[in-house]
Amino acid sequence: MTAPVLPAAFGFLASARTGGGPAPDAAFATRGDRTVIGARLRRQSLAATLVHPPESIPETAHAQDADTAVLVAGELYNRAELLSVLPAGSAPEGDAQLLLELLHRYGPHAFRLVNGRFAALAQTGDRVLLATDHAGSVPLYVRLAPGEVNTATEAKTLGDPATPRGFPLADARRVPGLTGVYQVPAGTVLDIGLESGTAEAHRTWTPPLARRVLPEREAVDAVRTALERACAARVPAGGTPLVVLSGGIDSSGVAACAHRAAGALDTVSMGTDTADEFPEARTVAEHLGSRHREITVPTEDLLAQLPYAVWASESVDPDIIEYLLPLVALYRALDGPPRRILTGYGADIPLAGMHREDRLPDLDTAVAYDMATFDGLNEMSPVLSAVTGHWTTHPYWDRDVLDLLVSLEAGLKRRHGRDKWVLREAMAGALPAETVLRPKLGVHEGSGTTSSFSALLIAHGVAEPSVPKAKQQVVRELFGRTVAAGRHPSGVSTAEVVRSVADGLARGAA
Ligand code: IOT
Ligand code: MG
Ligand code: MG
Repeated sequence: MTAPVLPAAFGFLASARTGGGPAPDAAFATRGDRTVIGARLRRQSLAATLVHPPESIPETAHAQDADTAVLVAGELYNRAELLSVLPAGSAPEGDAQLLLELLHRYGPHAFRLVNGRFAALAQTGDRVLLATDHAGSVPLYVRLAPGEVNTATEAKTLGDPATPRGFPLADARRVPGLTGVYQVPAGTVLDIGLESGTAEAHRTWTPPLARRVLPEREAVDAVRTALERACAARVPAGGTPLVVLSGGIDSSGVAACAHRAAGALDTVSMGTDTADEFPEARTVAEHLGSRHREITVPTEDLLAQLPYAVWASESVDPDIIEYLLPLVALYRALDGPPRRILTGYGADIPLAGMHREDRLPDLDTAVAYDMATFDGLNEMSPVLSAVTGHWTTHPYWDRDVLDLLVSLEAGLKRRHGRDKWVLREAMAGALPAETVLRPKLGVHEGSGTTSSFSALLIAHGVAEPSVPKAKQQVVRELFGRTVAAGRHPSGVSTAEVVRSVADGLARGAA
């Protein structure tokens, strides 16, 4: 199964109300055309702004009948499976219609069936359902008011100070600086009574806690099969996929599978004037025969784009921002028409790739910890690339791939002295030996992002031991300006924020 070149909609800002009223106006970071949608159901109405690929009509992102309406940003990957549980002869046109029919059959439990990268709003009777995919990979936010549920794929669009303060919401995370705005947890359907304003959270997915013991061959074959299926579901129908390639095992594995599924491949690597992984990526590009491009971003430009990384991800975690900044800079440098991009992002979480030591107890502790703490970091957010109109998708966080990788016993992840052993072995036949054996290098290291951000702070007088704290403060301040205050990142200066954080720390130390 392949995917359309782009999903029908990238994001939305929607208001479900007992009364009527115009669609709320939105300042998305996501680039695209906007379409306003309205619907009148028996007991409530919908007014929404969809942001979607240019020159398309986001018809299939919205579906309704007399008493139910569905809005979807993103896409589903197990469509054939989902279709098979609907009555014979049903032929839903697009993902929203498919979800609508599943809702009629299963109620809110419909979302437990879905493997996808999406955020959805469903209105039925006097209830409003807000649903995230298993990984919460398309962030979804909500603000409740009497008789009104406001929801959006970007928190900044809900920050209008003129509208009433929201009700508190016990089961969701607050967004710093945006009073009354909450993030819907990953793998959750938030079931809200529009009149009562009460909300109940139902989990639709949770990271596996058990570990499976498998013979080497079986584990390796299962990983290869799952990754190949996930990539095949993500390559564009009749088009060429683009893979963001570092030349590490994770993105090279995706590149090999995407190439196999699509029969053609484009690849792109980013580097800076201080560091790159160009030779390693080129080895893979040559092996697969991809049309390959290298993009060099000067370090000064890279750091100047910090406000864009925070604005797009809406993340306040400084480590995550260091992983995302080089990728945002890469996406922003990708000119030309909107592309469907596959990444190797996220493989290191279930496989403990960031964890550089040999002991298995610690490895599984790292997996359990990372799987329990990813929610809300927004590292998979489509907005990172949608700021220039591109759509990303992450095969390692496909629900089936992730379930499998998390659940493999630690000895299959670290084996024969190698990290991510099971993945390396799964890809051994499809990639050059030097790629399969290449040690892990994080994107924040390979691009020099971590070290140049540190150097910038030190140059402004921050003492070495205070660097982590300063990074945290810089990211918080950038979040305050670009998300909470809703300023466009072009008007926010990294240098100015770094200076003010450095001055503050110096005053505190004096
Ligand atoms: P890393 O695994 O190095 O990179 C993530 C993906 O970004 C790669 O698979 C590749 O698709 C893309 N990429 C990386 N470098 C380049 C480059 N130079 N040019 C083009 N594309 C590139 C951090 C990390 O090590 O990135 N991310 C981890 C885990 C994050 C931790 N999160 C958490 N604990 N919640 C990851 O698993 O991706
Ligand atoms: Mg990786
Ligand atoms: Mg890497």
